[in-house]
Amino acid sequence: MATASAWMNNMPIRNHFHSINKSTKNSNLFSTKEVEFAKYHGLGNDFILIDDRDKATPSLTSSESESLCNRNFGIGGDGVIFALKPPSEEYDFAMRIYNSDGSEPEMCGNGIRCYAKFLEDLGEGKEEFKIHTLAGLIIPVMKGGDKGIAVDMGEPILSGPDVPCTLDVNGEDNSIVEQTLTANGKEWKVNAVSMGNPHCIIFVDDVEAVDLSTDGPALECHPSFPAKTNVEFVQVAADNHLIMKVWERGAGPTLACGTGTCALVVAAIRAGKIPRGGEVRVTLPGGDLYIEWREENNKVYMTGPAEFVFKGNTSV
Ligand code: ZDR
Repeated sequence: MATASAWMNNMPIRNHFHSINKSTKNSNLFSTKEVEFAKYHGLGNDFILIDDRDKATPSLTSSESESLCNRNFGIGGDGVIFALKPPSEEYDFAMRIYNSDGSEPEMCGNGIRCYAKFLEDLGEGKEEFKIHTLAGLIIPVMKGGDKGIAVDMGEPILSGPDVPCTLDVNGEDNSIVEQTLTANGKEWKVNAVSMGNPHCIIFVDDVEAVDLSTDGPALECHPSFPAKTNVEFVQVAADNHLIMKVWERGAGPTLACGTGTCALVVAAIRAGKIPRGGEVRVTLPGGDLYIEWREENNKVYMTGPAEFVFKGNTSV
């Protein structure tokens, strides 16, 4: 049975509502740590959201979060996201996230849209939220109705060493553009961009031909990316339309990746694959995101959906 509470009562209830009350594989029989959660997804990139607005740090450890993300023994998710107290008055809230393997990324683009929807469903009635993340200030704006959530994702980090990537820099601003790297016995042309978290972007003729399950992990863990990396394979369909497949650091193949989508649009412009100006549609396995790298302030804007799936309680 779901535990009643103020925030849960405020949650939208849909046909696919489920109530979950179970122990996950790694919990011991005497564990009493109750966890109240809500599940959301952004284009199939799915997250377990925890209301820790009265806390400065997450109420779950990374290994507890990993257990909850297990798709067979837990709730299932690509990550666990915590809504926390802001560190100072400049912010409305803070966000922390654990990947499904328990590692902690700096930022999550689809996750922050889910986070904003979660805040709205908790009754935090604001049009925009100033969120503190480990990648700095991120501002999701609720567009209303079917228009989704637009997120000011800040400026991309182009300097290779700052991504971090140790390949020789070969582009403007110390960037790494179409640089050669060998992984999984193949030679690749890689582009390194950070949106607070690292991304390795590779342009291919046909995303369907990519062997994601072996090329993905070989690139994720390549020593040229000392903090590991998210990996995006990208096909150029038109000047304003890209198609991508992603292998996420710490999560494997996912249906969508917000920060990755921002990073690959920046990389496509920098590598001369598409012109700069206006919104670019990016088709991911889970649907479309719209990205603009605005010239006037160098910031990247991402627009896309976030959906409530179900809520419940469990124990770890
Ligand atoms: C890619 C991601 N899901 C998003 O939408 O931006 C972020 C998750 C974090 C990612 N796996 C990382 O940087 O470790």
